[in-house]
Amino acid sequence: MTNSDGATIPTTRTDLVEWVAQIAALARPDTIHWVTGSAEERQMLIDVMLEAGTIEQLNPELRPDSYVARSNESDVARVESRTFICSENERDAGPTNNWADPNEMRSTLRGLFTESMRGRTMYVIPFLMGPAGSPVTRAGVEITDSPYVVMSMGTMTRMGRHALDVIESGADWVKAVHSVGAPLAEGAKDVAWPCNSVKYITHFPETREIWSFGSAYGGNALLGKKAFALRIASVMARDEGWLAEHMMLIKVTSPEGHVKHIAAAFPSACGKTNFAMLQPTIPGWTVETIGDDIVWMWVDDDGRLRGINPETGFFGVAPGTSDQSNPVAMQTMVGNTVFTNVAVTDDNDVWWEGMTKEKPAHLIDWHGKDWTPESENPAAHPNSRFTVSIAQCPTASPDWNNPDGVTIDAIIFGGRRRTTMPLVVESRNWQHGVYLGATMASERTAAGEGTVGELTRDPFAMAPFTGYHVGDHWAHWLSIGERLAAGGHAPHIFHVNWFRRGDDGRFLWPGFGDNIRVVDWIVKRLGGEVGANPSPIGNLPLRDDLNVDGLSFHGDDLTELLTVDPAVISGDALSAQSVLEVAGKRAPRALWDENAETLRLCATRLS
Ligand code: O2Y
Ligand code: MN
Repeated sequence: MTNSDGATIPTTRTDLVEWVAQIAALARPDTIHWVTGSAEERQMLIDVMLEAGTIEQLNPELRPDSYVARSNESDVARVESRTFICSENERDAGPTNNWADPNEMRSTLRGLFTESMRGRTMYVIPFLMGPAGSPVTRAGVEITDSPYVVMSMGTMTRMGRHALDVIESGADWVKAVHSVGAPLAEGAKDVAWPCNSVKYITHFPETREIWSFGSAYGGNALLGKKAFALRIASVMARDEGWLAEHMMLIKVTSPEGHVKHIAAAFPSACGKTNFAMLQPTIPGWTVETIGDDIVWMWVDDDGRLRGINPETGFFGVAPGTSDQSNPVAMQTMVGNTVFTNVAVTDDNDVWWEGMTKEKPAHLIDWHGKDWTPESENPAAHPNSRFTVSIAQCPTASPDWNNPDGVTIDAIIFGGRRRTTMPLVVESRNWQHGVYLGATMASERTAAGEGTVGELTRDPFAMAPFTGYHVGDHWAHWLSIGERLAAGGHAPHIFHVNWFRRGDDGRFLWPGFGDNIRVVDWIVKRLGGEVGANPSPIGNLPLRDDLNVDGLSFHGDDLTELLTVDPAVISGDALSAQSVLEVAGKRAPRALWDENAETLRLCATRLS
C-alpha cells in the first residue's frame, strides 16, 4: 500500500495496515494519507481547507497563522443523545449511558460507512494520549475524512510519526474511525463544512473501538478527547487500576515556595478553564497550568497518586473569555489558533460575546452574515471554540509534557450552587470525598440545555463521559482510595462553590483570581497549618484562616460563605439519594453510609 504522496506506508504493523485497508475497502476514499505531523503537512491541510472554504485566514498582523471555521448550523456541539456505549452486556453501560447492542450497531455502522468517503481523502492519524514513556500513556489511530479534524488532532494530541514509532515498537492502539458522512459525487462541488444529519458517536469498550459518523464538531469528531481519553480510557483505567477523569490540573506554589498539585472536576459552565489559568490576586502565589479538561492518574510505586494531562491543547469555549475573566487564555490564543463559530470583526480578527464591554458596531457572525448590536441573535455561537496548543500558554508548567506526571496533593469537586454549599469544605476522608464527588451538583445556566437554575447531579462531572456503569465508577474510586490509604499518602478531597448568592441575587464571592484564597486555605490544610470547623458535610475554614486581605464583604456575606445550615444540608442529602438510587444495586454501600452519616450529623445539630 502507498501513501497519497506515493511513499511506502511507514509501518510494519500488519494489524494496522490490514485495518486501514479494511476501512478503505468499506468507505472507498479516493486517496489515503498517512499523517506524519510535519509542518509541510499542516500547510497542505490549511491550503486544502482554504480552497474548500472550511477555514478563512484571520488578519496575520493581528493574529498570525490563525483561522476561523464556520460549521454547518446543525453541527455545533457534542450530541449526547447520539452517543452510545455498545458494551456486550447492557448492564455494563449502566443507567446513565445510551446503550446499543454491539452487533446491531456494527451492522448500522457498516451501512453508514459504506462508500461514505467517496471523493475524499482518508487520513490515517497515529496519535498518543500522554507523553511517550508515561505508565498511562496510550496510543490510538484515528481514521477520518475531515482535514479540519486532522489539523485539530495535531493541536490536541501528539500526532504523527512519533506516535507511529511508539505503535511500531509494539504498543497496543485504540481504533477510532470517523467520517463526516458526506461522500462527494464525481465532479461535485464540496460544501465548506460537510456533515450528515444522521449522527452516531459509538464506543465499543471491550474491543477498545470508537466509530463516529456525521459530525465534524469537537468532541464528536476529535476522537482522542472525550471518546478515547474519557469513555474508552475510563474502561481501560477500571480494568488496569488507574483513573481517567474529567479534570483540570494545576501546579501551585505558595509565597514560601511550597509546591502542590491540584486536580479539579467541575460540570460545564463552572469556569474549569479559568481555574486552570488562574491569575492569583494574593502576592507571592503562582499557578501553573498542566491541563484544563482531562487528567489520567495512577498510584505510583510509593503509593502516591500521580497524574498527567493526556492532551496537548485547549479546545476552549470562546464566549465569556476576556482579558478580565481569563487573561491567560487571551494571551495563549494570540496566534497559531483555529477558532470555530466565532464572529469576525471588520479588521478580520475574532470577537465573541463577553470579550469586550462594548460590542463592535459591525461583525460577520458565525453564520457568515452581517451583524450589528441591534441583531437579535449572538454574533458568536454560545459553544464557539478556540483550539490552541498548551505550549503557547504563558502559565504552562513544563510538567505538562513530563512522562512521570506530577504528584496529586488535593482533589477538588465543585458546582454552581446559589445556596446550600459553602465556599469550600474538606471531606472527612477519602470515602466521604468520593461521596461528595458522586453527589456533586450544579445549577443549569442559560448556555446549556434545560431549565435555567434547575439542579443537575453530575457525578464526578463524568455523566456523559464514563464508559461504564456509574456505580462501578464510584466503586473504582473507593478501591483506588484503599490502595492510597495503604501507602498513607491519599490526596485530601475538597468541594468548592464559587457561585453562592445573597438574597438579592448578588454573588457573595468575587471568584476568578481571588479563588487563590481558597487554594491558600487548601494548601494550609494539607500542611496541617490550620484547624477547621467540623460540619455535617465536612471541615469548614475557621473565619480567620481564610485570607481575605483587601476584600470587602457586605454584612454577613463572609460568614454565610463559611457556614452551612444543617436543615438545608439535610434536604440536599435527601435529594442526593436520587443519584445513588439511579446507580441501583451497583451504588457502593459505603456511599449510602456517607449519606446516612450526613443526615445523622444534621439531625444531631438540629436536635
Ligand atoms: O461541544 C463540543 O464538542 C465540545 S465539548 C468540550 C470541549 C472541551 C472541553 N470540554 C468539553 C465538555 O463538554 O466537557
Ligand atoms: Mn470537558
